[in-house]
Amino acid sequence: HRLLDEELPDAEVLVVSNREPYIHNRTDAGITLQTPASGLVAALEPVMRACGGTWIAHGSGSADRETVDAHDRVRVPPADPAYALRRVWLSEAEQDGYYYGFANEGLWPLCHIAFVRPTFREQDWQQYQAVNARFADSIVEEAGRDDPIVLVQDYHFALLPRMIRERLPRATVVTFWHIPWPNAETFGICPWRDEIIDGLLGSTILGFHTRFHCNNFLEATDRFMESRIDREHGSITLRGHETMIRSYPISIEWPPAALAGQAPPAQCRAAVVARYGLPADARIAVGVERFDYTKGILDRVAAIDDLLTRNPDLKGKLVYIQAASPTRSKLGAYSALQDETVRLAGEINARHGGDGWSPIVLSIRHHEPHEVFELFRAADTCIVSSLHDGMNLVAKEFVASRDDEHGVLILSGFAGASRELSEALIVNPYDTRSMAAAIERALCMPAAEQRERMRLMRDQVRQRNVYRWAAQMLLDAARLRKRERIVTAS
Ligand code: GDG
Repeated sequence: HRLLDEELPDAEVLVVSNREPYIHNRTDAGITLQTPASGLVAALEPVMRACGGTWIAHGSGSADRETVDAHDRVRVPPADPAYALRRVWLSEAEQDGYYYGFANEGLWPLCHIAFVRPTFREQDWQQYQAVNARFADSIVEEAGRDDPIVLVQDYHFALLPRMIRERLPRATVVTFWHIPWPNAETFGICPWRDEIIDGLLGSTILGFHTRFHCNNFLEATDRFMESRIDREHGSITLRGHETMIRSYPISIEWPPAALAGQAPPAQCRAAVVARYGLPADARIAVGVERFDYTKGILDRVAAIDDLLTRNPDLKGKLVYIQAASPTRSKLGAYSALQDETVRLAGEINARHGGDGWSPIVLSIRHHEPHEVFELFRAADTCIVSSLHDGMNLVAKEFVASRDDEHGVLILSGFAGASRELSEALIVNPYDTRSMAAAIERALCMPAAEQRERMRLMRDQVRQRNVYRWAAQMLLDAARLRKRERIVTAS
C-alpha cells in the first residue's frame, strides 16, 4: 500500500484474470461463498486486499448475478471489503471456445511438456479473440483515467495487452504468464504463434516465473517476429514499442491466512487420522492439487506402489492422501485422468491393502483452505511431482504451514519452485524407482535434518513472499512510468 502511495501516486490498478477470487453459489443453505483452487488467485488475492483497486474476471458462480450491482460490480472480500470485483458474463459458446478450447486444449498443453497433444481449432481461436476483446471493453469501461496500471493475468489473455495499448496508449500494462513458456521449436507449432507473441508485446512489462522462461520467449520472438531484441537488458522492441521481459518468481502471503487458528501439528495429525480412518501410528504422505495431468498424480501413485512392493514393512503403515480438486472436467484429458487415477488406486489398494488399511486415499472434491493446511500440518511428507509447472505454490504452502520445522518436501525438478526450494528432496517424477527411494528417505529422515532443511526453505518463502513479487513488478512499472514522462516532457 505504502509503495503505491509513494512510488505510484494517483495510480489506478486494474487486475484482469479469467478466474474470479470469490464465487457466489446458490445452495440449500442459501448463497455461499467459495474461494477457487487456483494458484493465480491464491497469489494475487492478498495483494489486492492490500492495494485495493478493481479486479475484472469471468463471473462463474450460480449466484454471482444476484450479488452484483447495476454495473456488475461487488465489493470483496464480502466480510471486509477492500477492492471491487467486476464480473464479465460469458456465454456457454464463449466459454467452450475461449476457455475450454483454445486456452485449455491449445495453450495449456502447448506450454507444458506433458505429452498431451495440443488441439487447435479455428472456431476456438475465434472465440478466444472475441472474449479477449470483451475484456478489453470492460477494462476501458472500468478505467477512470487514461493511464491506469493494468495487471493482465495468464494465458487466457495473450491478445489483451495489444488491445489495451491500442485503446489506452498511456496505460502501463504489466502482463504475467503463470505457466511455462516452451522453446521456440515447440511454440512454433501453434498456428497463431505470431498473433500471440504480437498480442503479448503490447505489454509494458511481460513477466514469467523464471529466467529460463524469459529466454524461451526471447528466442521465440527472435525466431518468428521482425523485432529488435536487447538480450542484455531483456527487452524487445516491436514496431517502435519496447516491452521489458522480466522474471518475477511468484509466491504466497506470509504468514498464509489459512494458518490462522490451526491446531498444533500433533492435533492436526489426530484429526486427519480420525477423518480418514487411518491407523493411529500411520506414516502420512500428502499431495494437494487441482486434478490436472501436469501435476504427475499417476506417477506419484506408481511410486507408492513401487515402494510398498520393495519394502513390505511399510504395509499397514504408509498412507498417501491425495486431495484432488476437480478441474476442467469437461475435457477428455481431464476426465480420463480422473478415471485412470481411481482405477490405479483401486488396483494398488487391492494388491497391498487389507485389514481395514488402504495405502492410497483419494479425496476428490474441493477442500476448504483450512482443511488443506490441516493436511499439510499432519503430514510426514508432502509430494509435489509435477511433470512441468510454472512455479507450484503447494510446495511453498507446505513449507509455510510447518512452523514446527518438521516434515519433508519432495519436489519435482520440473517445477519452477525447485529453483528456490533446493533443500527439498528434488526428484524426477518420470523415474519411479528414484521417487520411491525419495519417499523412503523422507520417512527415515532424522528430525535434526528435517529441521535444518525446513528452516532454510521457510526463510526463503518468508523473504520472497507474494508481496515482494507484486512490489517488484510495481516498482519496475513505476520506474518506467517516470522515465516515459521525462521522455514525453522533453
Ligand atoms: C498456476 C501454475 C503457478 C488445490 N486444491 C485445493 C486448493 N488448491 C490450491 C493450492 C494452491 C493452488 O490451489 C494451486 O496452485 P499451484 O501453484 O500449485 O498450481 P496452479 O493452479 O496450476 O497454478 C503454477 C501458479 O499458477 C501461480 O502463478 O505456481 O505453476 O500452473 O494454493 O492450495 N485450494 C482449496 N481447495 C482445494 O481442494 N481451497
